[in-house]
Amino acid sequence: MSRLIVVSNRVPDPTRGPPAGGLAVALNSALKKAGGVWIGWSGKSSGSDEPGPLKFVERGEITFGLADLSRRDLSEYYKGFANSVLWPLCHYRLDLTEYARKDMAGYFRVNRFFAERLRGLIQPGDLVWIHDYHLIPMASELRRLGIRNRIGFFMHIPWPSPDVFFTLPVHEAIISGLTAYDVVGFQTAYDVENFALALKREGIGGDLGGGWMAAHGRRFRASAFPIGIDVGEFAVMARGAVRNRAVKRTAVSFSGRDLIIGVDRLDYSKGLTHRMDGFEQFLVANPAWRGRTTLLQVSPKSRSDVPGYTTMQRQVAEHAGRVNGAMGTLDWTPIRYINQSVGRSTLAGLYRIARVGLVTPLRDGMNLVAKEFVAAQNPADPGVLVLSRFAGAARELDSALLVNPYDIEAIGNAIARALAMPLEERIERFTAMMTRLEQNDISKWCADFLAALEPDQHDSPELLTA
Ligand code: ADQ
Repeated sequence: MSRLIVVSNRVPDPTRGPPAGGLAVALNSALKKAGGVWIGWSGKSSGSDEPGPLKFVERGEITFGLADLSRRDLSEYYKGFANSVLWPLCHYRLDLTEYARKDMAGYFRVNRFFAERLRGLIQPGDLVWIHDYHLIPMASELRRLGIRNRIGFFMHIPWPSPDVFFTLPVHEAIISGLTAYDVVGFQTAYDVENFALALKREGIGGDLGGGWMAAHGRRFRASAFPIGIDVGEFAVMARGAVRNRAVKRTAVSFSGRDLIIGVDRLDYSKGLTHRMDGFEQFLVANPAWRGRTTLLQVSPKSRSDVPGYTTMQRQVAEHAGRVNGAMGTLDWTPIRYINQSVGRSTLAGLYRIARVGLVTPLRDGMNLVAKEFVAAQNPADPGVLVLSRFAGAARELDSALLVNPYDIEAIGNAIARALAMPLEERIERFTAMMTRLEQNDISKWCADFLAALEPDQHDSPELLTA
């Protein structure tokens, strides 16, 4: 088995025990099996104009290398190009992109910084796996430094349609960055199609079929690898979590009312104001449900230092306040809105006691909350998932109630249908979704990607001779 080198923007702090959360756990276990190195940003600022050195921590078979970034890096690479250009662009929010040439330069500088530090750590035969939109140019930087190893990339967020992508003034550099990999993984076939179409319209390549693409005279693999969760572990955790004190207290506090749950990082892509409007619409159209159901929206703040996020955070809070002011009574608050992160076990228990999971992002690469909600249900009496058709998860979870998240009335109608759904239909939908989740869990995702990345004498990328 080849040794594995992982590079991601954030790396779980190895001094704080084993990582929590699906992706970190999966990568950790792949690294443990193969042995290897995990490099990335520590999440801290060096406090100066220069990034800090890579600090190494050995944990069994894994060497973690974390670097503090400089204030300038954080402003240009992280807050700037990654989160004020690529994130909004890939989520179709052109109105929020703030393009500045210095941020683009900072983005390439930080990629070069990590590539230069990584070069000396890579041994012949190592597989290199780069994660997400922060690090698209890593392969071309590593190639420039003479690295010939197999390098793969996984895009966790959507790849937008070419018309949207081409609004990025430096789109050639970004797309060329991706074509330097041996394997490029996307969440869904839609993302792969959008990418292939961009290569074609740009006149630099296209889809060869069978999971192969060509660009700049070289061929590489590009396919969908839909990310999953640890289904078995989550289901067991949810079963046990109904005894969790926080979950019990929450259940008691709802005094027998049906619980509708929303769990999302506080991000504009998650469609929270539309969701709250949809819930209000449901209460207006179904007055008999007033006082009998509550929406619990759990949304920890994220990226509060990125422009655009504070305004959005205020708008979501105002929406919750407005609905509660208009519809609430002395003994009933329609929306309970909290900005806290909750532990995994509590989260699993809350999903399980909820009648409806409301997952309505305006755009999402995959959305793991949808998958966690399903995995947490009681198979004998499952809740209903209402899912945005613009989440990558909708491609697999097509037995959910799929909604257009921009259509407020559709959200309201789906809530009404979910709350009234007979047990038989709930079980049928749950069973279909659970089967899909079990077939494609997080270990399969990891194994499939690494199998594609392993060198294969028949498939090795080569210069196109024709
Ligand atoms: P995110 O945008 O962060 O991920 P998501 O896939 O939903 O979105 O993952 C969020 C994770 O955070 C879930 O595991 C969830 O349980 C957890 N979480 C959210 N709110 C929480 C809370 N209040 N308390 C505790 N935990 C909470 C990006 C892409 C997604 C893609 C993932 C993985 O934007 O589309 O699915 O990467 O590839």
